[in-house]
Amino acid sequence: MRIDIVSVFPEYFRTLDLSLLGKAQEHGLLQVTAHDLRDWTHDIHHSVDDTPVGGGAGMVMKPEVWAECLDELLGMDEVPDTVEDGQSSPAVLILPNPSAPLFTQRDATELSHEEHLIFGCGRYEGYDARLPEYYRGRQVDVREYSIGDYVLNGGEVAVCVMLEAITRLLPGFMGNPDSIVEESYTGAQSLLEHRQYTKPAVWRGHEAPPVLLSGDHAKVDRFRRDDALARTSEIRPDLIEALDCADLDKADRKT
Ligand code: 6GU
Repeated sequence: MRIDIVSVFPEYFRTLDLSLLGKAQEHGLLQVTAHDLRDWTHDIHHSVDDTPVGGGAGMVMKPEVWAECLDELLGMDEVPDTVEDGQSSPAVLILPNPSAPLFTQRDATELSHEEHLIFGCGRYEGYDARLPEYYRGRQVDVREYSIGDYVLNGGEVAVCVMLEAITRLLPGFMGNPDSIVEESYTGAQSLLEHRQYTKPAVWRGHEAPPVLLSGDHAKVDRFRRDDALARTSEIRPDLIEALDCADLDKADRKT
């Protein structure tokens, strides 16, 4: 998988060379390049933003600079004369935006199957709204996502979050692929994961649930499933509501 990130703070992404992501790059599983948006400016001040049309606080990122950069990364020419010029790019363009739909595990799974992702990090009051509209008009698969209901200073942290969620799903990325299957939000049933315990069985007077030491795998599975259901209904009732009844087994209904 090829990943290009565009930002006015490309240094932000040095952390991607650490840990599992760094290893995956060394092993050639993915290739991450962070670009400086200012490399596509032509003025002496390397300006990337301007005041909002219609007035108001803050600055908006200029579409011209972004488009020169994205045209190049997408391998497209500037302004086609005809709509169907056959130049659509196979890359997916991802634009973090606090006013967009939430990024979910489903999106991460879907994007983990792509060959080439381009992330564009907005700063200030974000990018000019014509930018995503323009690339959609040129048949580019453009996705805008928020990572949660809170405000960040820019898209950089959001991109790190999405990248980690996507790349860990690449085949060969995780040492133990089973750890992906059992996690929260994965599979047909989006439940929070059951609680985990390690040894000792009793720690500072607090016992791990004895059933987990029973050696009875069916009982352990049942206990964990019930724990997942109970915790989800307490912490995230919205996930329980969204569950398909067909995904529940008979014993589930008793909890
Ligand atoms: Cl994608 N960007 C910014 N600036 N803030 C956010 C966000 C994104 N998602 C949640 N808050």
